[in-house]
Amino acid sequence: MVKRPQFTFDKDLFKRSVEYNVRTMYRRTMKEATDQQVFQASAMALKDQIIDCWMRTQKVFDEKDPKQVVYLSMEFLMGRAFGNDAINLMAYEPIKQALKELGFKLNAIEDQEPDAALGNGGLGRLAACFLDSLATLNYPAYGAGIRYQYGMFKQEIRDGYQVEVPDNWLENGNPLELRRPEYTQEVHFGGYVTSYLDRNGRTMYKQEGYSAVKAVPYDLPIIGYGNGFVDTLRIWDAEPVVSFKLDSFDRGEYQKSVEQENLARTICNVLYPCDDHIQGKELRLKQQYFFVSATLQCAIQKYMKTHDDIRKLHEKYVFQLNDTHPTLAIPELMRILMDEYALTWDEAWNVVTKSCAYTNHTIMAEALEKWPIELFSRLLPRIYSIVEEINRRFEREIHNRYDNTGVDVGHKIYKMGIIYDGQVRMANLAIVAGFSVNGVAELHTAILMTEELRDFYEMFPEKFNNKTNGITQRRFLLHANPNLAKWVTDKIGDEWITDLSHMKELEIYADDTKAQKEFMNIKYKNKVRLAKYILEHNGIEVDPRSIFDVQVKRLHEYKRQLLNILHIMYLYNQLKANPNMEFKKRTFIFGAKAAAGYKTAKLTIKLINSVADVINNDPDIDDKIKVVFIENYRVSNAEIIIAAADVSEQISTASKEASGTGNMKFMLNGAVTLGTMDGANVEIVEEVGEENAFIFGLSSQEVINYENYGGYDPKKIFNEDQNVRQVLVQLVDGTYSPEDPDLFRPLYDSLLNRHGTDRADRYFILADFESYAAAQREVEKAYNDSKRWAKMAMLNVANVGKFSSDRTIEQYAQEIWGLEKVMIPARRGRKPKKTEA
Ligand code: 26Q
Repeated sequence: MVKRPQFTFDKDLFKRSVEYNVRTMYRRTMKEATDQQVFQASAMALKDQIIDCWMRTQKVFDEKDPKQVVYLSMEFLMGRAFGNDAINLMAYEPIKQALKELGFKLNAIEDQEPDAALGNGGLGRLAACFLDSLATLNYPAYGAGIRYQYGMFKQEIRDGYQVEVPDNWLENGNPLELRRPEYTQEVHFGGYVTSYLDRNGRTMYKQEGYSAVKAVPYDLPIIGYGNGFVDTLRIWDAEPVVSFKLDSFDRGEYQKSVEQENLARTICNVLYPCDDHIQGKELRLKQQYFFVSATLQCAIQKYMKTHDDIRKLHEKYVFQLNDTHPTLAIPELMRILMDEYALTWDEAWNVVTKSCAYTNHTIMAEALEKWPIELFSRLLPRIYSIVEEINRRFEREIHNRYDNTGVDVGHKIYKMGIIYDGQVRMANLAIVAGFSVNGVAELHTAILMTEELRDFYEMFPEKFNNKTNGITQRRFLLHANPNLAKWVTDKIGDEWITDLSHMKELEIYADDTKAQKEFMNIKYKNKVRLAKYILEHNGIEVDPRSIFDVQVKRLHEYKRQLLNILHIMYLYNQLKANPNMEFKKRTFIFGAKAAAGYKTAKLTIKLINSVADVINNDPDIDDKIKVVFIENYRVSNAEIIIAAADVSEQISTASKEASGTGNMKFMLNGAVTLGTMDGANVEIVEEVGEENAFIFGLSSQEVINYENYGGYDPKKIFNEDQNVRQVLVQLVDGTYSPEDPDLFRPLYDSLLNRHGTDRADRYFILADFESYAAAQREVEKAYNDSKRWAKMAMLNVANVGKFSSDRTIEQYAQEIWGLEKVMIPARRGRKPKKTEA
């Protein structure tokens, strides 16, 4: 079955529209227009053509009244929209042609668009992939988030150090967004709770003396692939409620209006750029409540326009919480139902517990979100009183279940209480009130059930389920790697674009010499493209015939970029000592942002750059190793980097990476995984076969055992393994920092000396070093056998089917959300021109 566009793209109309836009927006002819102006004009022209489908989709929703999912997320890491929208409209080639006829290059025009970097990393990008799949699979959905003025910071590398630069992504406006002031909501902070008796003598509560802020939504179209279906990402901006009153002499009122102005100015100012340890920042909690409250109010208003019984809200809406960040949806929904619609507690609880579901993305204890009661109750007094009541009832449930059973009830409350030790624990709230709790890879879910959330699993086993993550092949193959996409389509047809399991049909080519050559030639071209990017951005010349060994992801100790660079230092030592040893030329490529306050992570970036400086400039090793740190890793350059990779570094400490999604993007592009048995790597190996991946290191169970019974001694390895000892000593003897030999001592110390309550080498880098080095030797051996390598790489592509976010979304839709697909009838009333037939 070949997908037909329900929506026919009109190239001539597009061309006329671009010319017209350039003229009216900039008073210029096409000849005089800059690339940026042509981008703006083209995006506007594209939007005109999107609007039609968008309106028709929404109209069908109004007619059919289907159940919808609202995906609540603090982050949507969308990247660039223009090229992707063109792809999903099946209009990429005609647009390319149209722009060419107008004298412009589509690639250059695409480069004019800033990334919408409204996210940190995996969790935010997952949300973006999910929206793409939801629309492609015809599921009615809303993404709901925040329109941050400044997204993820831009990273500059100065003198080897990361410097954070503000990301003013809205500087030139956003041509693809739509402001929707008619859906404005008001959100209330602070003040106090009062009670009154309603007509029936029931005690009712309300918040008074609060500061208010207006929430104004902006909608972005989410275009399904070739199906004329358009969902919506709604991001909220804050505006002041009343403009500043100059004539206000009342001191209290004056104070309030200043406060409200400030609140509106600050709430959506910036994305928090940390994804590790959670500090209880007041503004972050405000952001969370702001977008959750606006979204729920808006959903309920819409629901009540066409329904009369709010008690059945859950039949039409399901709210998916992307980690605990939007967990306030639970008490906020309780508040609206009880305080504004006069439902009883039990009636409201029934709706909430049938409409909210929670996804967990982390196993690291320090990343579990908690808020001090003092802050929480001051900012959200009514919400806090509801959480208190949820907690009171839940503790009663624990007693009912465990009293007189011999189980230590105090311990159960210590583990599962929602309010405990002066803090509100968001995950516990989400688990108690949600009807579904899911992990993001099989191993991750299993660890949640047996370790981290074990007591909850014992109480509510029916809530727990796994949804292994996925990625969209539209962006990460069709757009990112057009040559490979075309090759695949030539071989097996284009159904893989909407059903990635078809990739399996490539297996018959794995041993075919001609196909192998074609395949490796495409990889080579992609390496040339990346080499050009590196030369332009880093001024470093790399050889596209070398092995491209890539680790791109957020910088975290548990992701172990340090293991990678220590191994490079070791290889360099080997080469220096034996200049004539067998050695396949390697290019090691890193890309990573570190949270601004994460010292160890930032120092690791400096180390990578210092090692790069020394090795890249050492004539003794004859360019056999190059190390490149790519500045400002983000969605748009990820597409170029991943398409060019031979080796995919997925080397987290086993048990620490919930899933990983980069691993899947590399696999899709024919890179071979070098990794630990962690997160979704486990399932990748299951699909591709262990002979087509390089696996090393401790198992998750071994790591967990070490952690639970405290028995790992990195000093022993330091003392016994001369190679390890040598590289560690080089961290502190000035080899890579002659001007300041102590520069890297904190890294050295983290590996060998316990600090505070932390054990030495918490992430088992030394424990895994030898096994990693051995796996790297296997990589070299395999690469030297070019037929073997081509086969491995092709088998990775052939077995990637499971890792499409289309599969993930089908599982969410069927197993959690209970959604039905909605078809958009093909447009009537306009006969296709003969040329379109
Ligand atoms: C929370 C409170 C305050 C400030 C920041 C945060 C915060 C922000 C982002 C906490 C965590 C995150 C992001 C976490 C994340 O990206 N996790 C990754 O999720 C991916 C998608 O499921 C997985 O593939 C990765 O394994 C996981 O690390």
